[in-house]
Amino acid sequence: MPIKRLTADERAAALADLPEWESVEGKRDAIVRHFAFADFAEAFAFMTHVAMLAEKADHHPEWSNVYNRVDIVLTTHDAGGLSTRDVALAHAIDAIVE
Ligand code: HBI
Repeated sequence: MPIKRLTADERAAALADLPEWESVEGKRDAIVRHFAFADFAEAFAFMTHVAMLAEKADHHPEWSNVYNRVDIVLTTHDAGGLSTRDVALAHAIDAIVE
């Protein structure tokens, strides 16, 4: 069953529940959240936790790490934009740091 891209209304509703995430500027249909941790070890521990969630969900982030900072972009390549998988993973990631 191919994964469907969210409609504009679905997307707006989903983002209303994800206040820490913002739309990626420009053409991409994706969301981004920026994290800052105490140090690299904390940042990498967080990334390890996210990696396990991603593997379990078979849905993977686009991310970067510079020392204590981690930037995570979520979009569904198979759908060409934001899908329910991105929303679910964003909530799961938020739960790690909440
Ligand atoms: N992760 N973000 C993202 N988007 C995808 O389409 C995707 C993925 N992880 C694995 C995955 N698709 C597999 O289902 C294969 O399509 C690669």
